Amino acid sequence: DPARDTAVVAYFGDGATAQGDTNEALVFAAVNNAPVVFFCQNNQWAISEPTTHQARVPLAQRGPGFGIPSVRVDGNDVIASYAAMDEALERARTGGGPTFIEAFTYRMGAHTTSDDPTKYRSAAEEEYWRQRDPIDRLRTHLQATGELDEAQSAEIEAQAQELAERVRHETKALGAPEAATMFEHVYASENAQVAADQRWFTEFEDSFLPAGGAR
Ligand SMILES: Cc1ncc(C[n+]2csc(CCOP(=O)(O)OP(=O)(O)O)c2C)c(N)n1
Repeated sequence: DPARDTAVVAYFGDGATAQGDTNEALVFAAVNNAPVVFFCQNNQWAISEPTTHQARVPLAQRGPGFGIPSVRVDGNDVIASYAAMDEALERARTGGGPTFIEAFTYRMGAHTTSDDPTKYRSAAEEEYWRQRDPIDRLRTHLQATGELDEAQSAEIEAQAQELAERVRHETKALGAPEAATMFEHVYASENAQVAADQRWFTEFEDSFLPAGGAR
C-alpha cells in the first residue's frame, strides 16, 4: 500500500554486517536516498564469533562512510531505542533517506538449539547482562515514575505469556510450507529470473518422483 507503507525497516545482526550483500544494500540505499532504516541488533555474538572479530570500530561508525546518518543506541534501553527509531523513520518518511541504527545489546540465549554458549563465553558475562535486562529496566523506570503499578505489571506479564503461547501454538499448526514457495514475494511484481528459477526448481524436485507419479 504506497499510501501507508512509506518506509522500510531492515533488521539484521552484527554478524550480517560482515556480509558483502549487507554493504551493497547500504550503498544502494544511500545513492537512491531510499526510505530505509537499517536496524542492526548488535548482540555482540554471531553464533560463537564476538563482534571484535567483525569490526575494529563500533558498527555505527560504518554508516558515515556510506553517507548514511548513523547512531549507536543502548539497545537495552527501550525508550532510547524507540526514540532512535522514531527519528530515523521521520527522516525516511520526509525524504531524508536511510539511517543506520546500531542497538548495542546482548544475546542472552544460545544462537540455536545446536549452539552451546558455555563453550565460548563466561557465566559472569551473561550475569552482567542479565542484570541489565531491558524489560526489567523499563518496568523499574515506569514504577519509579508512578506510571505502572504491580497489578498493571502482572496483567501485562499475563497477556505477554498468553500471546507467546498462542503464537507458538499457531506457528506449529501451520505445518511446513512447500519448498517452492520460497520464490514468492521476492519482488513486489513478477520477476522473469525468479520465475525461471522457480520453474527449474519445481522440475528438479519432480525429477525425484517415480515415473508417472504425481506431486
Ligand atoms: C551467507 C551466509 N553465510 C553464513 C551463514 C551461517 N550463519 C548463520 S547465522 C550466522 C551468524 C549470524 O550472526 P548475527 O547476524 O550476529 O545473528 P545472531 O547471532 O545475533 O542471531 C552465520 C555465520 C549464513 N546463514 N548465510
